[in-house]
Amino acid sequence: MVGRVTQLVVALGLGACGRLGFESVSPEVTDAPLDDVLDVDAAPRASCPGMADVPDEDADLVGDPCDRCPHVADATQPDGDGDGVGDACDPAPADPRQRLRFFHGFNTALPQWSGGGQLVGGQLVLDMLTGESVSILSIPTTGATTLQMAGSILAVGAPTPQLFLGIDIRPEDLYYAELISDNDIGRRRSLMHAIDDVFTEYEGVRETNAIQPGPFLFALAIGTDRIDAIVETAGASPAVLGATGTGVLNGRQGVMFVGRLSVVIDYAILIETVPAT
Ligand SMILES: [Ca+2]
Ligand SMILES: [Ca+2]
Ligand SMILES: [Ca+2]
Repeated sequence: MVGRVTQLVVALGLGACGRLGFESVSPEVTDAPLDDVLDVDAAPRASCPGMADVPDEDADLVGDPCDRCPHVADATQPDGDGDGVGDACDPAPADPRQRLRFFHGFNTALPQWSGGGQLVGGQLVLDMLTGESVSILSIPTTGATTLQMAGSILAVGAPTPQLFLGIDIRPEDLYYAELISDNDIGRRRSLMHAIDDVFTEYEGVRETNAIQPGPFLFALAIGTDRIDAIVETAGASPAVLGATGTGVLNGRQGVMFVGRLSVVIDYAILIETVPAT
C-alpha cells in the first residue's frame, strides 16, 4: 500500500508456466484468513480532469491516470524537464526523454499483466507458500528501462523462498533482481543475469538471517552501459546493486517470480527512456 517504502524481481522453468488472467475478487467473497491480513478498504480514490473517483495509489489526491508519479506522493506534480514523468520518479529529471509506459495499481485486471493470483482491495495477492508463480508484463521496450514493484511479504514458506523482478531480452535471457533464502547461503539479495540456464551474479548482499515478513521494494534499471537494482526488504538496509558493461538492451517483457512466499503486490511501474536520435 502507500508509503511503506521509499522507492523500488527467477529463473526457472519459465517456459512451463502458463499465462492466466487475473481474477478480480470482491472483498466480500475473500476467504476469512485473507481478511485478517489485507486492508481491503485501503485503495484510495481521487480524481483526474474529466474523471472522478479513480484509483489513487499513492494517496496524493492526484488520480493514477493523470499522476506523473502514480506510486510516489507528489501532490504538486513538479516535472522540471516537462517529459510527463514527475521529478519525484524521473530516472533522469533533466533529460526530457522518459515515458511512463505502464502503471498497474492492481485495482482491475489489465491485459498487459498476466499471471496467477487474485486482485483484492487494490493489491495482487499471491499465496505461494507451497508453490510458485510467474507473472508476465507483456510490454516490449527500447532504450533504457526502469521496472519497479512494491508490496509486502505476508508469510515465508520453505524450502528456498524466492521473489524476483526481471526483464527478459530474449527467450531464456533474463536480467533480474532477487531475494532468495536457503539453508546454504542464508538470505541473499542479488542482481542477476540468466542466459541459457547459466546464472551470473553481478553483485549481491548476503545476510545470515532469514527472510522476514514485511514491506519490500524491487527496482531494476537497465541502461545502455550498465544495470542497477535496489532490493529493499524488511529487517535490512536497502541493497543497492550495479554492474557496468551490459550494452544496449531491448526488453522483451517483464517477469515477476514468487516461490514459497505469500505476498501482496501494491503496484508495478515501467518507465522507458526514448533513445536519443
Ligand atoms: Ca496519486
Ligand atoms: Ca504521485
Ligand atoms: Ca520529468
